[in-house]
Amino acid sequence: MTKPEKPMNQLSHNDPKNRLGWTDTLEHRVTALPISPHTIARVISVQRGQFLVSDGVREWLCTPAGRLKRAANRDYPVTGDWVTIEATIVTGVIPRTNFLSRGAAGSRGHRTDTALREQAIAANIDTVFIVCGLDRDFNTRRLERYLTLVHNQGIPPVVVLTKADLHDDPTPFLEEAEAIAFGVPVVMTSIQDGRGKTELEHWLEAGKTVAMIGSSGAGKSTLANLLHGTDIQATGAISDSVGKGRHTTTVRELLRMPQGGMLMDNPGIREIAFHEEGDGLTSTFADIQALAESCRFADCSHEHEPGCAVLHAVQTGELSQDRLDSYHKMAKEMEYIASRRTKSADRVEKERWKNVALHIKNLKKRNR
Ligand SMILES: Nc1nc2c(ncn2[C@@H]2O[C@H](COP(=O)(O)OP(=O)(O)O)[C@@H](O)[C@H]2O)c(=O)[nH]1
Ligand SMILES: [Mg+2]
Ligand SMILES: [Zn+2]
Repeated sequence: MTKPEKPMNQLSHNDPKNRLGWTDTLEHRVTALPISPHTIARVISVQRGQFLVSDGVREWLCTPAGRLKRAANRDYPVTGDWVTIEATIVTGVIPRTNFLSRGAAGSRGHRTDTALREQAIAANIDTVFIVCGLDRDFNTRRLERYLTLVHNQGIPPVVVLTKADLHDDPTPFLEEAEAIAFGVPVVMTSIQDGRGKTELEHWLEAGKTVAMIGSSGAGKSTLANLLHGTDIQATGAISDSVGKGRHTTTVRELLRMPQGGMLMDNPGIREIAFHEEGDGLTSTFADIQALAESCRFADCSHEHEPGCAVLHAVQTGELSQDRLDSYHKMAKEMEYIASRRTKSADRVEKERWKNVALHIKNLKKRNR
């Protein structure tokens, strides 16, 4: 008698990939594709055109197939991606649940096309820890920017305020962060007394992937060590020297945590640029959205219109001018990106010729 076959769509509970965050959703997604489950691995880190991948049992280095090298920026494998492998060649990327992205280096705020070159940096994320140190790093405007970025990609954020031990009473920082984060959990941590650890562990349960973003020195790697319970990540000056390439060891970006989930440390998010026309602004600036309901004009830009409830709130001190400026700045960036997206290729071409014609006209004028 032959053994009954395992139903196709059932997640195998002893699949080693489950340790890396493989889920039923992903399993269902690939059963529809011509993919053998034995050739799937997760990208642990990306370095100089090489990928460190794991299948839950072993880790090994791979290179991308030629087809992937020629793919658009956003289709290139990134940390957190589930990929198909043939020996040591990454042959494809399994459709992502979501991804975080950034503009090309230096493009932030610049109205250049490089700002539009979307580059994925981390994929398949359940929660993003926005890490901010309670030292010079603490900056509510930057926090708003991070929140908008994460909300835009539809990923739930958690604000983590590290180095709470630097203050006798850090609660004013907590309150300030909570005031701009609207319902987003804000957790204070410290390496000195381990506070915040238990609360954060909740997001790291089996099957979950958490990515950390924040400036260099914010305390991300220290937090990874605190949550892991051992020093698995280099911190402070040591991590800086790794960044400068003095060390040749492969840096792990995606860590398997004792809580069961995966933690992504520093997946290279230095520049933040907006790419998606998501509703990140609405979620981040819920207070401004609420005030705008009372503006006289439905399409009020809250810049100069009479009867603007938002400007009125700034006058009365209910809303800070800085926060409104921050909102306007991000709204303009997103508007610009949206307009570039919808501008059809022929319109761009037409404009180019208009400029050429203008140039010729000017030349003629000068030669007269
Ligand atoms: N006092 C204090 N210092 C911290 C804490 N967390 C991190 N640091 C320090 O902040 C510096 C940068 O930390 P690191 O984890 O390397 O930051 P990363 O660049 O975000 O990974 C290091 O010198 C850490 O020792 C904390 O909770 N309290
Ligand atoms: Mg670090
Ligand atoms: Zn208004």
